[in-house]
Amino acid sequence: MSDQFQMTRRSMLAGAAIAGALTPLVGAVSAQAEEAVAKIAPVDIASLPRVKVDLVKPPFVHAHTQKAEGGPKVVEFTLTIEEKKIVVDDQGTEVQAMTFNGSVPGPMMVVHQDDYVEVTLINPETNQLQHNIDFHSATGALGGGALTVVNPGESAVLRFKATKTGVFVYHCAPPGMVPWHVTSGMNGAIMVLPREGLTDRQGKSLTYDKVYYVGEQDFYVPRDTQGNYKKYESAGDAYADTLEVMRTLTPTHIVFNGAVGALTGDNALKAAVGEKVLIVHSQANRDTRPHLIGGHGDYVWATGKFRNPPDRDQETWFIPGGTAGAAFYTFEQPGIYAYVNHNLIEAFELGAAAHFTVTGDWNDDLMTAVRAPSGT
Ligand SMILES: [Cu+2]
Repeated sequence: MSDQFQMTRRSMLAGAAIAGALTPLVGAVSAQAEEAVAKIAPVDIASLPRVKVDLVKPPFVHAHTQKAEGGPKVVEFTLTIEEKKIVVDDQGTEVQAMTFNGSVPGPMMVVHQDDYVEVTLINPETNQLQHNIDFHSATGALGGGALTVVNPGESAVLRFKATKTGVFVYHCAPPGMVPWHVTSGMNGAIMVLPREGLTDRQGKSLTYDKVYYVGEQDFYVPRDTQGNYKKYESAGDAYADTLEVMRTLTPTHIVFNGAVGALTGDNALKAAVGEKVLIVHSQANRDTRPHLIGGHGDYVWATGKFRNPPDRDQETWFIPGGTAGAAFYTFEQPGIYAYVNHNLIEAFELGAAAHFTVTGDWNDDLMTAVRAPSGT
């Protein structure tokens, strides 16, 4: 692709952005925010310890301590935006995705309350579009969106204080194009742990052995006149047709971790009987209702905020669009569990399902086949 063509595409998309609902807001907030940045010298910040974290691809989560050690830190993360083609099902259906660090969802970050999150957002020259990042865990300037608008070839560094505990969505929110970027894969989650770690309603410590991050994603893939999914050369090429499908509010795919089957079969999540597992589940755009078939949510923060006591023994929990939730479960039986969005059409027909493969000994007391299925 020639430089000239790239510039044309960027200009076209920038032009479309001008019509966007958020454009005047972004402009105004940017000006205020720049002033605020200039006024506040980072004198206290300079004395804080710094930790640089290497992010890992979901469903895995980077190493972290559950209880904070020492005082607040500045925790450094780097997110590189990658516009890339991904395949979202076993039929070869393609999406020209937009991603943080190459995965859908983007990587999960973990910090503790009162830590400072310092994110370097890189938009490489090889991309075609403008991007930014809005953290639902951050306060001010459109969640950081107004301070991080980066064109291809640019980068920005945002720092915010993690004042509120919980699991929170982050997503791209460029002027005029927010839902397109979010439904093209540009979203992820951050977990802000209480400094003493998670606790139940009585304040008893809840320590997990494993944490998995499930990011649910709705895709809107255009079809041709024969009903076949269309393919495009770039996200920009797919824009007009994709917007039409988005406006029907009818996703063609609803998947966990970027594709149908991304967390099933060989890619199933692993656990053992007796293991305490925290499942963080985000949906940046649509409501969802996770359910573990054959298990429960022992402790559930459906809307993900740890200052609220967790609900006990949940069968299905509701996560509103634009929210991350967390469920804590100790597996009690071995086997393969399906973890689904319990709109079962979305799970079985559109893809919103994962598997847990759990090893260990069967407990006959909890369940037994008194008589196996047989003729009478
Ligand atoms: Cu973006």
